[in-house]
Amino acid sequence: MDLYRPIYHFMPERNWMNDPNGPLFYKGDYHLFYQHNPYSDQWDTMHWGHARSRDLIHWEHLPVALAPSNDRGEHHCFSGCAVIGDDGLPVIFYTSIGIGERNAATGAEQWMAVSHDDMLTWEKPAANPVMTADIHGGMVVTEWRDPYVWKENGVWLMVVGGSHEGRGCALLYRSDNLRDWTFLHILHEGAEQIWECPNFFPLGDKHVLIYSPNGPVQYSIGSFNEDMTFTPEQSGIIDFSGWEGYYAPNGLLDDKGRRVLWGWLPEASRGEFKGAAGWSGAQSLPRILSLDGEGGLRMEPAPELAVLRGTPVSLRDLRLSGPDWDTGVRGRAFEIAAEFELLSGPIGISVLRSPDGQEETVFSIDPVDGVFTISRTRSSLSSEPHKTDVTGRIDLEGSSRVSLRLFVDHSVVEVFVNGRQCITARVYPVLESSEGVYIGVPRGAEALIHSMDIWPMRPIGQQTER
Ligand code: DQQ
Repeated sequence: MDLYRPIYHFMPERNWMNDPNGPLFYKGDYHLFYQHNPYSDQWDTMHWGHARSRDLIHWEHLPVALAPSNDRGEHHCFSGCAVIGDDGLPVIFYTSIGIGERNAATGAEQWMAVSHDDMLTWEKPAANPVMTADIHGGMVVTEWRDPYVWKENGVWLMVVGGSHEGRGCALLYRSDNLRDWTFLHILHEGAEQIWECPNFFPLGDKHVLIYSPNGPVQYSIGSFNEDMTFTPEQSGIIDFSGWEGYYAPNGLLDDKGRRVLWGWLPEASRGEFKGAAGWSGAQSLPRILSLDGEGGLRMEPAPELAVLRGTPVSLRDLRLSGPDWDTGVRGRAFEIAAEFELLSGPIGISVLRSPDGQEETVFSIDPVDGVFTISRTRSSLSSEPHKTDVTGRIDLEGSSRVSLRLFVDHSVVEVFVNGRQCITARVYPVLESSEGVYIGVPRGAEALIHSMDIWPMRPIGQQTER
């Protein structure tokens, strides 16, 4: 039994995976590509793995879509996007990293690949590279990678992540035919040294920019003006975990008009721990993005996930006034949906807990300090995995009511609070008996659980029926 391999988060059948790449809804299927080393569970030369799904939940694994073309001096196919071109053919844009001399000459290049067989195989046209860094004229851009392409008002646009004068940025380009590109300007920049994997898309009457600055993934919401500048109005954090749990998200627009986002759940937290092997990296649950009434971002787990739920344990109207209330649930793959009121002080939900409490991972919300935390101090008896707290600021907007969705999937703990704030962490408990689910408040504090449903979650396995 693999204690750590997630069963309802998307993963390749084996070996290494990192960033989600080129998510695209095409002819009735969700397509998801991903950074992949097909040969081992460690990061090495990057390929694009590929899978498709009819229902957003169950996936069919497809052949590797992109492999480095060594004969063209290519060493890695780094992250990127996929779009349907004006001729109806799917096109991938990605960052091509060269071997030795090629890399020394031009650095990272942006390449394209086209599919003539409904995305099963991909051809890299002779016209590559589509862009080299000299497209910026005299401006020096480093760490230039991860193209994201979309069409707006009849014009093809692209953002690419990079660093300019020590500041992370998203750079903007335009094209009329997807082949010839012109650099426009820096769309947005920040104090972080790099911005990776930018996404920029319309949402409601606003535009949203998402980027991964080598730490917790950020967003800005604002206006995309007629002169193609961006005026940010609000900003926030997609997920507070960064390298400990969630990085480099990428999204698509589906046939229901929904913006669906996946993020890579890295295994940096494994540290030197060798108990999990043969695979590395999972994708987050698909998150649906929308705007709330005040121009802020909502993030909710896709409703389709409900097909995975088994028979729940349901609690109603429970007044909690002490620690360690045993829900009776035991498991490593479940969802908790709860509505509660924090009458005074914090609340904690302990999962993956051994009978003697030696191992446990505790998610808590402290309304007084305005923080939520996944505490991993006792998450594993092994000294090797990371055990730092993963924590973030939480804004309950003056209300004591909380609506929580908490997903545990073996080594994944992924949490949504009030459909607005997310936090994810990886944990590696070593005891087979670490399966308990307890809730509690510190002595002297009080919380009212209006409802709490805990469903065992079924594995997503492989989609076979089409
Ligand atoms: N991972 C890719 C890069 C990207 C980084 C390489 C983010 O394209 O910038 O595997 O995790």
